[in-house]
Amino acid sequence: MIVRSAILNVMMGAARKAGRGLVRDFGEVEKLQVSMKGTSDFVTSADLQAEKILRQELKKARPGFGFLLEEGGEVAGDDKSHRWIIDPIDGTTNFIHGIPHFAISIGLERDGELVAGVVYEPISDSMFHGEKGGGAYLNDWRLRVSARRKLEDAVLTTGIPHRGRSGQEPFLKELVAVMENTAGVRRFGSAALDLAYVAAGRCDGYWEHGLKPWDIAAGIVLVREAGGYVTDFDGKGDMLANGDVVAANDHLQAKLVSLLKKARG
Ligand code: LIP
Repeated sequence: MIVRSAILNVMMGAARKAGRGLVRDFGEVEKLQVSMKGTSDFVTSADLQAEKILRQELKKARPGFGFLLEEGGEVAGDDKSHRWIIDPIDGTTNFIHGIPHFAISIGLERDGELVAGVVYEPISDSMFHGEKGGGAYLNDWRLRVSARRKLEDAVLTTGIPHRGRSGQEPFLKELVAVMENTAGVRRFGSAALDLAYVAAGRCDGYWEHGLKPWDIAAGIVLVREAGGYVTDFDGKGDMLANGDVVAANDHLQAKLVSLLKKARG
């Protein structure tokens, strides 16, 4: 039996509670009031409601912790060491289009270091969770990144920059290089789940530019705890600051970084 820490139980409980609302709202997705927030970036009433529940639940359990919220922004807490990093729906475009691939993402930072993560897919009730030093799990299953050693055998996921995003031309160069050198590329539409899938060994690697901390904080913990590596495009650890992510197992990560760098020029 897995013994989970109190903090992970709090995170999982909050995700489950917010997830119940999302499942209900997803069932009525056509009736949701959708408003535009910037270019191609939608906020739904479900998104706001889920964030409210997450905030309430986490605050009840750890009143002093600060927050970085996709919708609510930065909320300082009395405890300056701890910060929740939250995306109430990662994969909003999927959600709005009735595609059942989206997740709640909760990361926990302690003194600037990511120490715990939960990525919860409410439709399939899949709870990806991990804590520094404690491993990563999908429900009760211990996760391990894939063991593939060659890029030519690897299946990768990515995010395609859409309308309103920069970097479309350089991305195409990267994509061509990856297409020429791997077994295939997938675009699922949720960065948090892309990272969780790398942690689960379902995909061998993942790369994307221009992400926000709430898209990736929890997933980074999962990949690391499943034995994988996550860096930015310089092979450094500044992913939360620059929004660039390359994740893979230990055989492929450096190869992928170098392939992408070369392709971009
Ligand atoms: C989305 C991601 C998606 C990525 C988009 C976007 P949102 O997050 O997870 O995979 O490609 O750029 O950031 O907006 O659904 O929380």
